[in-house]
Amino acid sequence: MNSALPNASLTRRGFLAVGTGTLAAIVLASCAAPPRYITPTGAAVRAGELARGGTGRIMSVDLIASPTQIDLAGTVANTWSYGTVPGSTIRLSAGDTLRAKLRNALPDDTSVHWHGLALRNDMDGVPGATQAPIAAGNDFNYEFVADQPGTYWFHPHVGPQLDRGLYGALIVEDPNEPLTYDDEWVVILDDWLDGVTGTPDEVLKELSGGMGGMMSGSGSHMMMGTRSDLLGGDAGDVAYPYFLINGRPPADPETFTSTPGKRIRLRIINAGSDTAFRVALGGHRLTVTHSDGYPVNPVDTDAILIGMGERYDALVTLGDGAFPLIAAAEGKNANALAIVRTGSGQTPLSASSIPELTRTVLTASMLSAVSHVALATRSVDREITATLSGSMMAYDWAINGRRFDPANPMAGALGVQQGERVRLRIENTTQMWHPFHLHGHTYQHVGGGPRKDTSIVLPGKTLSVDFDADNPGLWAAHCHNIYHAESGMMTILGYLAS
Ligand SMILES: [Cu+2]
Repeated sequence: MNSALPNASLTRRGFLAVGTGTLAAIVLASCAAPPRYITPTGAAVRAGELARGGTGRIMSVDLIASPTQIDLAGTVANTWSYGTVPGSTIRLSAGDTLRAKLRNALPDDTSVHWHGLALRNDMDGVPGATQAPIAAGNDFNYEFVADQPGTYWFHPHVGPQLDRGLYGALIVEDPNEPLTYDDEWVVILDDWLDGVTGTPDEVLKELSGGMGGMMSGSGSHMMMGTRSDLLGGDAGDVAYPYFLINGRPPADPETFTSTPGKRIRLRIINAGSDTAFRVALGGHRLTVTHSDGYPVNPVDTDAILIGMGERYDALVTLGDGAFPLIAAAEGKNANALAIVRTGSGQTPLSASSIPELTRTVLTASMLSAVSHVALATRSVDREITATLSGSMMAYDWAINGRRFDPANPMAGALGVQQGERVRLRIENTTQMWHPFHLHGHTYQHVGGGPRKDTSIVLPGKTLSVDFDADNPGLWAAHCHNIYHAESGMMTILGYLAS
C-alpha cells in the first residue's frame, strides 16, 4: 500500500493539509499514513551539533573537484580528482570544526560524503537525502564538528564518481593519543580503470544490463570467475587494469622511507569500488589497533582483509632492508604495491609475492572493541532488518526487496526513534559478499565485536550490529560496492518525527 502513496517526503502533516473532511478520513482509515521523518536541517540536527561542542578551532580547506590526469607509470589517463589522486589528506584534532569549501568544476553534479564520521546530518553529502546535488560550476560549504578521533575518508556520493580519482583521507587526531609510535603513513588502496579501459559510467551501464549484455559480446568491463575463500565465493564484478597504493601502480610505487626499529602507525583505507584487498608487509607482522577509526584490543596478524570503505590501523616495527607492502586484489590475481625502505637492500620486484599473504589473515570477526568504546549494556529497543538481494545475472541489487530510487529516496526507509538502542540485522541472501556501510553511526558487531561503520557480510550470512540512535537525521545505508549501490542496494535509515 505504501508504494502506491505519493512520495514519502510528503509528510503526514502535508497529507492532512491537502485533504479535508471525509476524504482525509477515508484515506487515513484505509491505509496507514506514511511515516514522518525529521529533516536534515531541522531543530533535532541543530541541537545535536550544538551538543558536540568542540574546541572552536576551525580547519579550513578548499576542495576543487575537476577534470585532471593521473600518470600511471607513464600511461596518462584522464580522470576527475580533487587536484591529485588521492586528494591531499585533511588532518584535524578531535573536536575541531572542518570548514571545507567544495567547488564543483566537473561537468556533472557532485557532493562530498565524509565517510565514517558521526557528523551533523545536513553535511553528510547525500543528494536527495541530506542536500541538493551541487551542480556543475557551483560551490557548497561543508562545516561540521569532527568530535571522534580516527581514520576516515571523503568521496562523492553521486553516481559512480567514487571510482574516479575523487577521494582522500580524513584523519582526526586524538589530542590524548594513547598509542606511541614514531611516524604514521596513510595507505590508500584503489582499483583503477578510469581513463584507461573506460569510465565508471560506462562500467555501470554495461553491468546494469546484467550478464545478458556480457554474453551478447558487448561487454568488456565485467569480470567473471573471481573466487575468494575468505569472501565466500565471488570476489568482484569488475575488471581493473591497475591496482594502486596512494595513486601509484606497482611499476612506479610509492616508497616509504624510515630507519630500522622505528614503530610506524599504518592507516589503511580501501577506496576501491569493487575490490577487497589482502594487505601485508613482507618480513613483518602487523598489530591491528583500530577498525574504522575506533580502537580494538590489539591483535597480531600477518595480513588484513579490507573491504571497500573499511579502514584498519596497524602498528609495525620496521626491520632493516627494503620490503614490499602488498595489497593483493582479493580473487583478482593482481597486486597493488608500495615499498618500505629502511636500509640499502635491493628493491623488491613488484611481481613477487610474500608468505605473509597466506598466513594469518585478519578479518573483523577476530576483533573486539576496547572497553571505553564498547556500547554500554542495555536492552535492544528496536530491531530492524536489511535483507540484501540480487544477482550478477540481472544486476538487480536491492534492500528489503526494493531497489533504491533516488527520485523517491524515503520509500522503504528504515525508521528509528532518537534515543533507542537499535539492532540492525544485515541479511545477505545473495551469492556474493557485500561491504555494508551505515552513515552517521559507528555500530558494534553483536557479541562484543569491533565498532565499525562498514562491514563485510558474507553470502548467505546475517551480520547483527547494535547502535545507539543518537545522531538524528536521514542516513544512507548501502553496499559500498559502488556498482551495487548505484544499481539499487541502498536505503535510508530515518529518524522518525515524534
Ligand atoms: Cu554489494
